[in-house]
Amino acid sequence: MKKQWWHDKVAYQIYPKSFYDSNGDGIGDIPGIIEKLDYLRDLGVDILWLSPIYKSPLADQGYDISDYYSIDPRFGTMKDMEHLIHEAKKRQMYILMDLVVNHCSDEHEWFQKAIQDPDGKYGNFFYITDRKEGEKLPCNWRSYFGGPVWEPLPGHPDKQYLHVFHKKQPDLNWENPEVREEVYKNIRWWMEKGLGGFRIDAIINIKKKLPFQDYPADREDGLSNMGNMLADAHGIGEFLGEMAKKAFRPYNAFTVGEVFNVKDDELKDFIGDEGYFSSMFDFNSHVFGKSLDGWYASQRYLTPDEYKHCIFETQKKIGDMGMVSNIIENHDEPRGVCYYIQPQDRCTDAKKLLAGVYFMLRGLPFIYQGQEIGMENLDFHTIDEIDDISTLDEYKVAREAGLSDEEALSVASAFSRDNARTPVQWDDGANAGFTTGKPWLKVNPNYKQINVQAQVNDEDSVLAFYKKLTRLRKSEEYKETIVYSQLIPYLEEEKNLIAYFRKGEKTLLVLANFQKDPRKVQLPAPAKKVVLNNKESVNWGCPRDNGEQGTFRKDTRGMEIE
Ligand code: TEU
Ligand code: CA
Repeated sequence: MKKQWWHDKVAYQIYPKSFYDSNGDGIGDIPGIIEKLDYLRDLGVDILWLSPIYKSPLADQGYDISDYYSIDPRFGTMKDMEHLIHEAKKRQMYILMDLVVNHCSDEHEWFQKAIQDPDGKYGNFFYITDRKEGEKLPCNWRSYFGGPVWEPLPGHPDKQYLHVFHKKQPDLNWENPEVREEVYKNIRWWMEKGLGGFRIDAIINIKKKLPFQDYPADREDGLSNMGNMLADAHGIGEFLGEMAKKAFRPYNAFTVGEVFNVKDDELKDFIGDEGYFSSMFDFNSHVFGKSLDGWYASQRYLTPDEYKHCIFETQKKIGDMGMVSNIIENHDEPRGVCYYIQPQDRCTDAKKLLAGVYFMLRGLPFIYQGQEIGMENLDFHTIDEIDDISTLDEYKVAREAGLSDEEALSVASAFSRDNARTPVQWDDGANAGFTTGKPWLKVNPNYKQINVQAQVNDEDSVLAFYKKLTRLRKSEEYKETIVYSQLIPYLEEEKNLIAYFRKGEKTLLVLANFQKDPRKVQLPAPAKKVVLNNKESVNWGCPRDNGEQGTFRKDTRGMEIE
């Protein structure tokens, strides 16, 4: 594997709408991010990925872009953006924008022109087909947000367009070279502004199996999960290779793909030395346990052994062929501490344990905003507290399937994307210090206990532990080992234990005990030094923050082995 400038970095995802509001309108903004740069630098973060801030109707919170060349006024101005890039550079930090090019907004000029003249140039920017009332749809794919992927074209009852996400997100026709050139032009334009690169949204969807065809239905609605079509669609590499060559490589951009459903034999094409992207997220443990038969059929907590299985599987697959990007949560997933740790165990030490396990994996660690202080899911009391377009769809589906209001709210909210989108908890003042106005989404009432201010001077806090992890990753002593060395599982069959070696210039052993009782673990050689410990000043058998006894000991140690 060739060495790259970003390999030893730490990355952080900002969801701007919920990060920090500088002007009291209840919406986080770019000046708010600039104000917090020193905080992020101190945390040890080098790369900042910003979820979309382009001009957008915000139907899907900016993942529906109406102008790729401007900033939405709710987030700030182009000057603010340039200022942010400049201020980040001063601190040796890099900014990544979100590249959302599987689709644009239905309010984008291209789509508006397509509506005016479906047979003209812009009609061919989208997938538009003829439609007859009562006639079968061109294919039975189910949109990610529910319902068929086809929608009548506004003003043209005899035409319909394809959207694999919401109907306000028409899919761009990547088969059209003019579309691709527009995308590359936009990437280069942003790179010229001094970006570090891009996170690439939903990219696996750009290649459709054509001509349109049905796949076996997997639910009573007669529709077929998008995964079935994607498994059958070949040739995405032509688009991605072209994009890398024409837009990313000339700038040595760092790119991280949101890549689901990649075929094993194509991994190398994606993130090998000459790959389409620099890196891609490891979603193995997020996909695990989610049923294709219905989003609410099987979502649940992951046990430590299932989590171990997922991370080790990815590590084995990748080896030293490339670098994955490791996460425990993002803006589409529940909070990691609520997905991997059962409620009765969710204390500060458990949060640190999880942090240690994922941060020491081989790959680039991404921290999602608020994760560094152990932010948790929100208890939603009514459906009105939810804003997310996809949760609202899921709620509707659950109601239609006969669930009561209460049941539907409970299933839809448990894994709602809004869990991770509540405002960042900066202090214990009004609105958790996020805004002086009315926050656009409810603040988690636990902000009195969980907030940055309470942790920033506390050596035992989750925040302090994340700082230790970033410092360790950058330390002269262990850097090479943590960044580049292979991961070798240890005592893989032992229940409720996640243990692995990193063997490079040094040999590190990570031991995480997820069981209630203390356990003895055979060391392969005497430990030279404990370099990391999540329980520095806490006694063994940590109780939950509310005093109840948990079901595991939450003990992680990282040590150097002779
Ligand atoms: O998500 C892509 C994606 O595949 C989602 O359907 C994901 O599986 C789901 O949200 C998990 O709950 C990206 C963005 O991250 C997401 O926020 C956008 O809504 C989506 O693309 C459309 O742009
Ligand atoms: Ca604002």
